[in-house]
Amino acid sequence: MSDYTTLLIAEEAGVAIVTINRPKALNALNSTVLDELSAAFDELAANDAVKAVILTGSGEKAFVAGADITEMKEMNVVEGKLFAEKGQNVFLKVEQCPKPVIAAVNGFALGGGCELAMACDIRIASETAKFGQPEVGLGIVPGFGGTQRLARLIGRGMAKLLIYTADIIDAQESLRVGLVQKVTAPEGLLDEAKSVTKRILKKSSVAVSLAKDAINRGVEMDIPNAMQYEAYIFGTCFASEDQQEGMTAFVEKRKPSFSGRFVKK
Ligand code: DAK
Repeated sequence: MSDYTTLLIAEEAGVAIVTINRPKALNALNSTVLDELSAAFDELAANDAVKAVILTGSGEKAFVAGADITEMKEMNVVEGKLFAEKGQNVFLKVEQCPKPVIAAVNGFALGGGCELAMACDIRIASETAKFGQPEVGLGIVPGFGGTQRLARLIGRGMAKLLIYTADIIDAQESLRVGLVQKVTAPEGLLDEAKSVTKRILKKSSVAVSLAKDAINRGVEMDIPNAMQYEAYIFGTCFASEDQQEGMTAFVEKRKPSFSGRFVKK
């Protein structure tokens, strides 16, 4: 992996741990962080040794405290639009990464930070994590997908409550409303994220990647079209070695050994 100035990337047993590293600014997303996240996710998607990604923030206080307000404050209309497009493209890259991406939320996940966590597949939060979309208090609306992803994740009513009031909610409330899937003690956060990825990596990476695609695309469709898409994805599994190995192992009463190869030899 390349060297980055605002990201730390470590690889452990097929899992890339990407840490956004601007702790003095509570890991706020400036243009450099967005550019580097974009480049890093291109590299991670193309790197066959990487099977899953954990995304977290540096320090104990913040995952990401939002888009960088200092940088944004001076933007004109054109710069604001370019910044929005940059952020939206990065978040789409995270969402569409063919590998599972787990957010390990270690503190504030506000504005763009909450939106970045929502672009990940699964959110695991430390007990100290706090979530919110404070944009209306800055005279803007969430612009990195917050109005869309939050409503899809937790429902329109709860999304409107959070966005209109700019309320900041703690980890337990985030768990209750379905914004996060697990809450852990702060010192156990990375281990819990690793434990989830480890369980995923035991399964067929081909099937997991196809399931991600089916869920992400299917939720945007009506049920008849979504079912058709699922059938297409289901059929695609039968091109893979993993399908052959998974079913053969079941019949032979042994544990499967998945190659992750898409096309049968
Ligand atoms: N940007 C830049 N710097 C930030 C920051 C941010 N979002 N959040 C914190 N910092 C900096 C602080 O300025 C401070 O820097 P120094 O003064 O030490 O130089 C340092 O981090 C520590 O923060 P505090 O001193 O404020 O720490 P506290 O514990 O007192 O408070 C806090 C923590 C998280 C409650 C507070 O820092 C805070 O309220 N931060 C801002 C949170 C926020 O409003 N976030 C949402 C930002 S809006 C767009 C698309 C998307 C977006 C925008 C546009 N387009 C369509 C164009 C997204 C918008 C957002 O994310």
